[in-house]
Amino acid sequence: MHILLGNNEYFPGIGKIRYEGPETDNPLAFRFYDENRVVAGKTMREYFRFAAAYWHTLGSTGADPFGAPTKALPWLQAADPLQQARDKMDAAFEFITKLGLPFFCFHDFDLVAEADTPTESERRLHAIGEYARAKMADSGVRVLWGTANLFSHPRYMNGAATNPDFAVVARAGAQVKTALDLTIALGGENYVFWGGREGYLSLLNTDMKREQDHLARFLHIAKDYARAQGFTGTFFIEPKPMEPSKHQYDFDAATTIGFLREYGLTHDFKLNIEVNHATLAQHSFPHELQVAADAGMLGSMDANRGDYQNGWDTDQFPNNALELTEAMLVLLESGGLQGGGINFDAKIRRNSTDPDDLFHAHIGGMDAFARALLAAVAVLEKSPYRQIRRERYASFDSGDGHRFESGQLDLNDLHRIAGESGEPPLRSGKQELLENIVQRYL
Ligand code: XLS
Ligand code: NI
Ligand code: NI
Repeated sequence: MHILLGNNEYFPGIGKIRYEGPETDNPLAFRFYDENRVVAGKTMREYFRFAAAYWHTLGSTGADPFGAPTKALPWLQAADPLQQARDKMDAAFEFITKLGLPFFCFHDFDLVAEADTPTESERRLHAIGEYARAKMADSGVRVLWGTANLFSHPRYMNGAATNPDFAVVARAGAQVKTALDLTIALGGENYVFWGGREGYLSLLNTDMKREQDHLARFLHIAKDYARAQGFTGTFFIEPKPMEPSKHQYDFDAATTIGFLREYGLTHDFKLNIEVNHATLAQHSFPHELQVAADAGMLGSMDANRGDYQNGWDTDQFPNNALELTEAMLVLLESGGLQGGGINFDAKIRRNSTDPDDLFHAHIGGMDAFARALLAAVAVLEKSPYRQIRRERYASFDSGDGHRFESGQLDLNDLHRIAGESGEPPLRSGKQELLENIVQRYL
């Protein structure tokens, strides 16, 4: 089929964004992100695998619970839904290629508006999928992950896979089947489940055990279907403690890992860790990464940052050099992301209304990660960081400590050893020294 690609320019006056180095005065250039620079054995492009988030980047109009949209996005003006979807995709690919992002991520109904009937929705998705394939072939841009929006439509107000009404569960399943088909058709490398409505508002009307059983059943059959279609990518669960539900079942990394283990899903599922979801769960971002990495389930990242003064998912662009450097330390020491990449699940502020604001936001985010990676590599290569941590545990490397680790001591042995050894001397944790080491290489 021959597909005519649109040729509107949505970001006139902005060309390809290039690396110009830390000293440049050009705000539309990278200072640290040099896609061809090899760090930790890979080019930065391959290391980060940055992705644009279709929903925020192409869809955020600045509307909030208190006010109307502030941005009349030029690609959302056509009345015909498919024309609007093609315009939006033209803008997406212009933006993505000017920025040099290798990937994008999408929900089904980010690509085209949902219709009144499932049949018409599927027809629209199929049509825009064909258009996407042509744009992807033309540009070399790929899909990092696809997903289904199982949270916006009123039918999901009581949950999607965990809805108490089977009719809604079936409807969610139909939607996931179509989203999986689309992701596979576009060569998507992974598929995400974020369960914004998979949780509850009040325990008084909720059978939590039954809902979690349903969620696991749903994930199993979705995975089985995708595998039968030849999908070899990874499924990611994206933990978040709350918002929009009061209690979300995938609260944080530890809870989600427990769930995946309980229901036999660890072979196919890993985690997509989002910065602002970590902080909503009262954890730090590096903590969540470490929990996932220690379970062998660190799959992907949604990059953004929260606001330190409030508790919402504000989805601001990442710019916290210290937070990201600590994150990169976890990533480097744990062997990196398994299958995923770094998706900018972030939106510009309601009052950022110029077309170039989207560029500044992403350039800043990419530079912040690049800078953090360079700092973390320097910490590992040039400082005693690793050695200090290793030495803290040296008492387990030999002797009784080693015997304890390998399961050769019982509680009576500990009682005897403690009796022979006297009061252990205090050993400093060297926290401030380690903080200074990280600061030094920022
Ligand atoms: C919302 C989530 C969402 C997922 C994809 O808080 O971050 O954007 O990443 O459904
Ligand atoms: Ni996210
Ligand atoms: Ni989020």
